[in-house]
Amino acid sequence: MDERQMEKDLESVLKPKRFRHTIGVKYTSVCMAMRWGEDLNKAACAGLLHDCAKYLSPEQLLAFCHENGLHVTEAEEANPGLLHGLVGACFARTRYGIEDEEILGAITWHTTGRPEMTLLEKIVFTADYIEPGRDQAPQLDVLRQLAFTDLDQAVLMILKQTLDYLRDEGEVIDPQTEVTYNYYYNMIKKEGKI
Ligand code: DGI
Ligand code: FE
Ligand code: FE
Repeated sequence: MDERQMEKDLESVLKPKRFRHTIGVKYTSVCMAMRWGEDLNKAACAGLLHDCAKYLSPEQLLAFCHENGLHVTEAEEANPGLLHGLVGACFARTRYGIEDEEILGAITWHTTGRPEMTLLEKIVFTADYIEPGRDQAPQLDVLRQLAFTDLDQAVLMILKQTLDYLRDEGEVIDPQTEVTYNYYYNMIKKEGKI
């Protein structure tokens, strides 16, 4: 499927607000790819498809994983919304014909991140949080600059804000989010930047 067809399909399955967010993540990913030297087409595609499974209910996400033999962790079982990245990567492969493992990885890991993310994974993870339509997170102006000056610091700041928010709300924290935070915290500390 070409990019235009993908956009049309996404517009038909996603709610209008989610579709606008998707377009925001696509363009933000492309801008960041220009800055950091990533392939622009891969960034556009990963940004566009990152939330392609977001229209499924928690029950549908779980059912899809069980039916297709996808491993579901305890945290995902407790909060199936976390599965929209994993299921989205499956949709990207089967429905949108994406075979590029880097793009599929960026979709898979866009919510929790993971240690040693690829450049494309860090771009989509960050673009998802800073795209122009977002307005909830604290210090978005600082974060938006950081995304173009120090990508690892931006990733760390997003993880910190996410963990603080989840703790405040009393939500289940996916150990994957904590593992990612600890990895980037230690990496940046080692570099003497904390
Ligand atoms: O899909 P989006 O809304 O665009 O963004 P996303 O894929 O980053 O999902 C955001 C939600 O995911 C947000 O409400 C925080 C939540 N989230 C991220 N890490 C964790 C988490 N939720 C839980 N319960 N546990 C986590 O570790
Ligand atoms: Fe998402
Ligand atoms: Fe998103």
